[in-house]
Amino acid sequence: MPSNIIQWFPGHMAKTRRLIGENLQKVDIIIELLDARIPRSSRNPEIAKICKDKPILTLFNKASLADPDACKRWENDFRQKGEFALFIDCHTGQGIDKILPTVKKVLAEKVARYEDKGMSGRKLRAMIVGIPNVGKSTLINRLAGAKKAKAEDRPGVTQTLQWVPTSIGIDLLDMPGVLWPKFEDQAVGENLAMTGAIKDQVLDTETIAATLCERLKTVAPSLFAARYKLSEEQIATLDKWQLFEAVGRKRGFLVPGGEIDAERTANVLLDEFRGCKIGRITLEEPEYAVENEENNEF
Ligand SMILES: Nc1nc2c(ncn2[C@@H]2O[C@H](COP(=O)(O)OP(=O)(O)OP(=O)(O)O)[C@@H](O)[C@H]2O)c(=O)[nH]1
Ligand SMILES: [Mg+2]
Repeated sequence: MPSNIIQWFPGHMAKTRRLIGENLQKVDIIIELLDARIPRSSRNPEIAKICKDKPILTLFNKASLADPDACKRWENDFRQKGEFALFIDCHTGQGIDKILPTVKKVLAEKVARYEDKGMSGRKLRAMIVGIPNVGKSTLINRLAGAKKAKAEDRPGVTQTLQWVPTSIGIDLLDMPGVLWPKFEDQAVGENLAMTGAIKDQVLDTETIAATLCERLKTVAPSLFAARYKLSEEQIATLDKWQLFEAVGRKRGFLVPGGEIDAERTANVLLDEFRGCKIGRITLEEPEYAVENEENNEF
């Protein structure tokens, strides 16, 4: 069983840099879409550098799948760093009506300049960037009020660039999702895998599902226990593979001979997590929260 999932990441960074670079001069603003369940892991560390002086608006999508308290902690973290964070959800509509006013606020100077020149009706243009499957095309469709961009629940759906006019007066450029080739932290790769940013076909789903059990044990022990009818003691004492096995047994996913059906168990765990059946869960905390927790121990 491969322990290092990072080796599967494709080297897309050169392509991203080229695509963004080629289109940068055509847009007024970059809209960076993050996954609210993994705000750190879904952020491409090079985006700010690639986008040079272009303003960036960061949106945390899929907020309805994330833990509401953790969203607040992330919002505070961004605010403390002087960055703006808007939590949205393309399915429930949360925060969507705040996007245009926020874009206008970020671009206030530019909008005023257009108005001075009698070009107040000029459309704004934004490029939407983000990791695969984060919801770029879904957001564009939501803002366009029609299904203009192809969106599906698997990474790598959008392959070509596409301009989409929207009802809110911004033209949006849909981009293919990209990952970056190097990770210093294995947890980043795991987070991307668990939330569905990497094709399941290139992953060892059983290892990812067992890793998910290990993470749920820490970030959402009660929700995990409730969903799979595990006891507090099991959650506290079992390791990741034992928890994985316990989930399979509780669900009765057995093969002849009495072993668990590992493939089925893995698929169910990942599907239920991604589908929010276990509950609203955020997999990572902002640094200051972790630091504060550490400080509290002293
Ligand atoms: N629950 C929830 N699901 C969402 C949200 N936004 C998108 N999705 C789902 O996430 C999946 C991926 O959405 P896409 O819009 O295709 O993602 P993308 O970023 O364009 O993906 P690529 O083109 O592959 O890079 C789809 O199943 C969407 O329905 C959201 O805010 N909440
Ligand atoms: Mg897409």
